[in-house]
Amino acid sequence: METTYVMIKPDGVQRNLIGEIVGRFERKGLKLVGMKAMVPTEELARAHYDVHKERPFFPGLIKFVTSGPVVCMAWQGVEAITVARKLIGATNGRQAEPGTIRGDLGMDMGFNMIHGSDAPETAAFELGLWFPEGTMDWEKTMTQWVYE
Ligand code: IDP
Ligand code: MG
Repeated sequence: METTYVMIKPDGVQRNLIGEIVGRFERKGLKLVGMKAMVPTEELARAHYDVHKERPFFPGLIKFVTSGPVVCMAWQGVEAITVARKLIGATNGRQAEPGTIRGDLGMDMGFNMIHGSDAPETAAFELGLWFPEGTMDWEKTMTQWVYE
């Protein structure tokens, strides 16, 4: 079992896509173990995107991600990190495959609606950053019909 950090960015919230996006993770069979909304502080946004701090798009990215509410989520499942990245699709919406969130709903590189952890180490780091209070431990009864 893995837990991954997924976040609907301000463009997804502004475009009324929260329900559409959350529904895809639910229908896939992942288990929600954390969810909250907030306007991120600059400190949190900078820590989250620290790997990109030298990139030319970094200042714009921080301004964008702190511009309004984001929906922070933790989703759990077998290979949840890879599964979530596949649901999300390629970074640029114009190149992302149809069927993916970015491929179906987006047209841009920066405004791509959603973040998902890319590896176990980044998932652990990001979950600790956005959910310092921890995540929920609960039994989802439907799970018995998700995995054989
Ligand atoms: P990812 O979100 O698919 O993992 P990363 O390369 O990790 O993509 O980039 C993090 C975020 O930074 C992207 O989701 C996107 O919002 C933004 N970003 C990445 N590259 C560019 C760019 O060239 N221009 C503007 N924004 C970018
Ligand atoms: Mg990334």
